[in-house]
Parts: sequence; C-alpha cells; structure tokens
Amino acid sequence: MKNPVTAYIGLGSNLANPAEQIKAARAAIADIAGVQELAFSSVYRSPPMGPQDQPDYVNAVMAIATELPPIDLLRCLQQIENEQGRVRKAERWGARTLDLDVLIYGGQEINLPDLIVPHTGLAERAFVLYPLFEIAPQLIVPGKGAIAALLADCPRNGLERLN
Ligand code: A4P
Ligand code: MG
Repeated sequence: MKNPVTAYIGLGSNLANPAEQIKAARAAIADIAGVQELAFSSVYRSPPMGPQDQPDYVNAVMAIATELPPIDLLRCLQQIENEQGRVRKAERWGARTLDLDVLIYGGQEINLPDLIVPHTGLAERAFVLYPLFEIAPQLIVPGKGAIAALLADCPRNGLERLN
C-alpha cells in the first residue's frame, strides 16, 4: 500500500441479528480494495441514543490502514450498508441493520457537505469512545484532544462489553 492513512470506522446495528451484521461488515470492510484491517475492538451493547422505542444497539470500532481518499472510503462504506439491507428512513437516529461511520481519518479535519471528520458527536458517545480507547489508548482526536481525557468525561450510559 502506498502512503497508507490510519482511519477508524464505527460500526453499529440494532436490527436483524446485530452481532452477525457487525461480523459481516467487518469482513466486507477488510475486503475493500485499498483497505487493510489493523485492529478490531470488543463488541458492546448499549441502550439506544435517540428514540427509545427501538432495540438495543451493538457497536464496535475497527482500525484500518487505507490508501483511499476519505470520500471514496465513505462511498464504499455506504455501499456495504446498502448491501446489508439498510433502509434509510426520515426519522433521525432510528433503527438500522447497519451504520458505518468514518470516525477518524489520519490527523485530518474534514468539513464537506457529505463528510464531517472527526465524526460529529464522537466525543459524547460512550458507544464510540470506549471501543475506540480499547484499540487506540494513545489516540489524539483531531480538534478534540486525547481519547483518554474524552473518555474520562463520558459516562458509560449503560454500555456493556459483550466479548
Ligand atoms: N456523514 C457526514 N459525516 C460522516 C461520517 N464521518 N461518517 C453523512 C459517515 N457519514 C457521514 O448518515 C447521514 C449522512 O451523514 C450521510 O449521508 C453521510 O454523507 P446516515 O448513516 O445516512 O444517517 P444516520 O446514521 O441515521 O444519521 P447520523 O446522524 O449519522 O446518525 P448517527 O449519529 O450515526 O446515529 N444508539 C446507540 N446506542 N448506538 C448507535 O450506534 N446510532 C445512531 C445513529 C442512533 N443511536 C444509537 C446509535
Ligand atoms: Mg451514520
């Protein structure tokens, strides 16, 4: 791989066997041309953030090395969401088979209409910070600071490690 960048992907699911959705997504991401898996966190369960009338979520974070530009990476992730039966609904934060977010892309801060990196809300979300800290305890989140400090300010909100 030429000039690879380290990026972090957030995986989430709360429909149609979430643990299997996460497993399938991990394999599909590792299969993208120009992407190599570096690390994968434990899998976590948490109550839904947002509307409460939906199942608990399963979340994990994956570290990758990639030579894809950030927008190309996003498009590949969206294709995997679609292939795993994601139906986009109008409701904000509603249930989904698979949600793949670009959490971090190297040291970059990106503000495009379709892509904001670091991911909005990363610093307030236990289901992102805890798995991210597990695989990258020394990480500095661009524009936001050390992961350890962000974690110290973030209550677990019912987050449970599954494996
Ligand atoms: N977009 C911008 N930046 C990014 C990025 N860094 N990564 C744009 C991915 N996408 C990014 O996303 C909407 C638009 O965000 C895309 O068109 C993309 O261009 P979406 O996946 O279609 O819609 P969404 O996921 O419903 O919206 P959003 O705001 O991304 O929702 P979140 O923030 O992902 O929250 N509770 C628990 N416990 N665990 C969860 O994982 N997830 C959600 C969804 C709600 N509650 C949850 C969880
Ligand atoms: Mg999303």
